[in-house]
Amino acid sequence: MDDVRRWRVPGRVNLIGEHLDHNGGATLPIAIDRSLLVKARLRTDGTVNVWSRGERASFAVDVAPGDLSDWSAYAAGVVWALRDAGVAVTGADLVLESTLPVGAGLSSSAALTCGVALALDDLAGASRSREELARIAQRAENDFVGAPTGLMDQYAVLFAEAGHAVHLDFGSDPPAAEPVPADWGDDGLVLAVIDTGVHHELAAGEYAERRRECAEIASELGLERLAAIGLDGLLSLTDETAKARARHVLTESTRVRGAVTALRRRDWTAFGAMLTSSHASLRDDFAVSCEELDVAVEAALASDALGARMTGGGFGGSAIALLPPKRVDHLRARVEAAFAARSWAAPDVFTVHSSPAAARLP
Ligand code: GAF
Repeated sequence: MDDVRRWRVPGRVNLIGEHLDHNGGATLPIAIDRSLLVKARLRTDGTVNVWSRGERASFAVDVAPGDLSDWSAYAAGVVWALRDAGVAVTGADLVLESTLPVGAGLSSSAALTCGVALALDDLAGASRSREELARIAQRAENDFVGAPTGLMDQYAVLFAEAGHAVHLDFGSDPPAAEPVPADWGDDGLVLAVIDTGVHHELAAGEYAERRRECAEIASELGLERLAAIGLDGLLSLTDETAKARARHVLTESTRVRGAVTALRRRDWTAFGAMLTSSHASLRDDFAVSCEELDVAVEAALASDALGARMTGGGFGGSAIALLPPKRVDHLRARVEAAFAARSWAAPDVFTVHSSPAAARLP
């Protein structure tokens, strides 16, 4: 392609702080070295063509919510949200090449929406801020695709730094983003991802249902955001399910603070313990894990992981584990055997490294 601009857009692993973005709490993701490459060329005929994974989609720039429901809705949603925000999108050819598994809880959709937003903003010469582009990418998912996600993934993709996690505090608007060193590699540890192969669909009901439950509990307690809950509020809840959901939000917020301290002190034992108790909370109180994720976490802990947990929205996707590199093969063998014993397809196990935010390539 002539006059082609290229963007590298990472996926993300959330280290801890799950389901807190939509509750106005803090999260701690890293961008990872599995990424999406977006190649973009300007068109002026009002057509957008997108090539991805051997398929091609085409739509007009005046596409509207409801027009598309396949994978191309993510790109079309960005076109719609950008134009709605006043960016003059006149058309484009977009080629997407990815090393990020789709639906694995590693933010392949935020990589796509943020990458397309960066590319189209650049082609239009609009120079919108990353904060604005994060919200445009979120709008594409929320209002065009119909997946009611929070803002963590877009912020991770657009604001992360190599060698760091980004502490995102959604208690303020705009969210506060602060880098926190994440250098377990210097102490002989790696972060492994176990993609269970159970591919979730955020547009499906469970994620929305958790959001709704949390919003209802917050309103019952007279709170603007559930992450502001204290012990008194928790104890005042009488419904056991509501109490469990709120307990996750309260204890996970405490764990995020603990994890930040542990990262700064390079206290991997404490950090690992917080990962594992986060998983227990997501499994038992927030009820967003699944058998495959639980088995993956057990296999990791039995492979000398200092900690392990599901990452992302849940109901499938990936687990993460912090462990010595020489134990990764053991983990792979153990989790493959555990999956095979249950007649589940083999999971994919690989290591990831914290990486820079999305950037235009020279
Ligand atoms: C998904 C959502 F997209 C995020 O906004 C966040 O809520 C996450 O699930 C759970 O922490 O990735």
